[in-house]
Amino acid sequence: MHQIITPELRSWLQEQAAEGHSRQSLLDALLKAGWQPELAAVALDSEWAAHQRQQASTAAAPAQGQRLPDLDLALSPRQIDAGDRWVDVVATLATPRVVVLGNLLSADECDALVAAARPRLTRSLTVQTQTGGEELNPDRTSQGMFFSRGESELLARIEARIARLVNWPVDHGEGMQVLRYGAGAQYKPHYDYFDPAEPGTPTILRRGGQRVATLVMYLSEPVRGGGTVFPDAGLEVAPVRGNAVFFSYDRPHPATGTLHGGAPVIEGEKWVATKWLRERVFE
Ligand code: PD2
Ligand code: ZN
Repeated sequence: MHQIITPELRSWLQEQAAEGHSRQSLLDALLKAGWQPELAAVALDSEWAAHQRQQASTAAAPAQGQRLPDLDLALSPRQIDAGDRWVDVVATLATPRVVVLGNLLSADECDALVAAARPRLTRSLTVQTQTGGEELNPDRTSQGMFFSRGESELLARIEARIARLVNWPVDHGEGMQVLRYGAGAQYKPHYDYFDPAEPGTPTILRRGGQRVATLVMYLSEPVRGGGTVFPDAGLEVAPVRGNAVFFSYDRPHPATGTLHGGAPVIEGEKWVATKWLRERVFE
């Protein structure tokens, strides 16, 4: 049995990874070839890390001149005109690009979104990048639903406000998602972009391209817990009703530093609305 990473095996693993085969499918191939599971995992992980570094420096590098959603913060304004409302700038972080916003939504708008979403909630699904379908994700213990873009006057009004705020067209946005977290519920740290190494990703990208930014809006305040955490930045954003956190990512790679999660709700209930922005028109 050959359990040593030969140069041939190393280049085979790197080729397979570059072609977009998943870590799991490569692991299966090694096991089928007679590798012991522990050694196969170690061999794969070292090659996988090399592949990730390679992607960060070349293939996944941002296209020159790529534009991203962003706010007009050059003159350090306290507030930004979002068309029908002045939105407060609470805090900004340059790398990763994170902006905490106050007063993006009125209390009435938060309540109206919750009321419209509540009867449509189901246990949260996430896009399954293996196949491009949707699946129940144990890392996500919230309940959720999606509105269609512009499905009501309320949605259209908020979407237009967001578009003006982050300088990104309404038609580049996905329909808004609403999540409800009860006590104990959380959303474990993840990236919002679609992993290029997953086989289902090309299918997902046909509709609008990659996600390039996220806006998480807080519709209710849990008593304790439920912050939005960015572990690599050491940042936690408190879930304050009407406030929001915006962040952008110029390539689908961990090097963006945009790992983030919803910390467990300790007491009370947390509702958020998430708006994901794509590179292109999302039909
Ligand atoms: O609810 C949150 O704080 C949260 C955290 C991480 C929401 C999302 N991600 C998301 O909707 O992608
Ligand atoms: Zn997220």
